[in-house]
Amino acid sequence: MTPSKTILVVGKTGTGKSTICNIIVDKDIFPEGEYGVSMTKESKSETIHHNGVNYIIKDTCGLGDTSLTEREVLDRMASTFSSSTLSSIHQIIYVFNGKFSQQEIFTYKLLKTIFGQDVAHITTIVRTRFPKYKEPSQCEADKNAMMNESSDIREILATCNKLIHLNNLTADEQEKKENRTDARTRLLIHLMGCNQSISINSSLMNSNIDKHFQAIQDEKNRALLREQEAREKEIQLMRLKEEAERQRVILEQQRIQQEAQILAEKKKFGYDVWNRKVLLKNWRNHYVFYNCGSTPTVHPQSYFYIQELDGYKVAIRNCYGDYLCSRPGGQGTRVTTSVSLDHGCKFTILPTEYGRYAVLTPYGTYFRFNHNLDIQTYIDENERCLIEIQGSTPDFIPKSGEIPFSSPCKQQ
Ligand SMILES: Nc1nc2c(ncn2[C@@H]2O[C@H](COP(=O)(O)OP(=O)(O)O)[C@@H](O)[C@H]2O)c(=O)[nH]1
Ligand SMILES: [Mg+2]
Repeated sequence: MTPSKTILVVGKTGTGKSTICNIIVDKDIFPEGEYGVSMTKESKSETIHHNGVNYIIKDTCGLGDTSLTEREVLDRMASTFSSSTLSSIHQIIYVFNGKFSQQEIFTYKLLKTIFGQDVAHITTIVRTRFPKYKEPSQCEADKNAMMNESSDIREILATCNKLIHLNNLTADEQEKKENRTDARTRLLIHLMGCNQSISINSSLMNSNIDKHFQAIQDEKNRALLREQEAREKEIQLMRLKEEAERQRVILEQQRIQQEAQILAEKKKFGYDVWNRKVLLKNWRNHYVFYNCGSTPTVHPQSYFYIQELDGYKVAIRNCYGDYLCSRPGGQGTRVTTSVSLDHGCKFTILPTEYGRYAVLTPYGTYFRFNHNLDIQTYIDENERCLIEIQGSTPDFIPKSGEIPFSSPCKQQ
């Protein structure tokens, strides 16, 4: 029986596949198209006998054909093989011209997907439209240039069977078509030496093609899912930001309302002593002295500072910056001073109908001046509890231990 070799010619549309088939079979039976126009819609075969071998040349419709989907192209390629019996492919001629582009790399890699991992060593890459194809140095230089272009191309060229350069001019371009004759010789010599093969049938190819498209679909689905997740995250983030902003606005409004309410109440109570240096005058018209005693005349040490705390609460600081401080115990409890602001230092100043103020301690008792004119606290508000506050300037905030006035007390 005459041995046979199946040669599959693949590549993008318009690269010269049908031309190569015509050249090998030495007939004009594969329709050649104008550049870029696909003339081969169905895969077509022709067998020739050469040097004791039958060569079955299979032309295929171009990958990247504009009128067929990639799926259709691959399905048609699969349909050229029988579905049950395994056929051998001895060589795949991958045709390209011009640049080995990214799309070309993708198309070339498709062969592995369809025919299996071993396809590279039975693949011959043919570069057509290469005018200087007869000059080995030019072909070598072109190969090197391609190798340097990318690691993908380098790997493709390193693992394929061979790279052949050709320039298959038409009769219009070259009357006697010597280039084509020359190409036939080169191709047949090359094919004669190609003795390895892979086995394939259409079911196997179809299953590989299915897997390929399934993988593409899976990746698309994953990308869609990622996109959707990213979108959802973005929406969630936006909602969180909106909620945070809403909360901020609410809190800000509450703060403004609270401030307005406090201010309104302060106005209602006639408080005008906040954050001011003041003189505190007791029921005997004595000025309260820094150590909580009292003096009949104004003295630098009788100045106090009313410091606003939160809400209506104030701290009262003497000229040394120390806080007046009440201690729990109610009736008869003396007021002292404290260097730190603790609970007992937080007073509420209440205006009364006499134009004086009552100072309420955090323990619910009032400042009251006893007959020694010391400050005590007492549970009832009465005349001795009323203090006149003479406002001064809001100009200083004494720190503990600091003497804010130029006065004899500086020397103390
Ligand atoms: N100048 C030149 N023209 C070529 C070459 N190979 C093919 N052609 C022309 O390019 C056009 C497309 O070729 P064809 O074989 O139909 O491409 P296919 O779509 O890959 O089958 C035809 O007009 C061919 O004559 C080549 O190496 N050099
Ligand atoms: Mg064609």
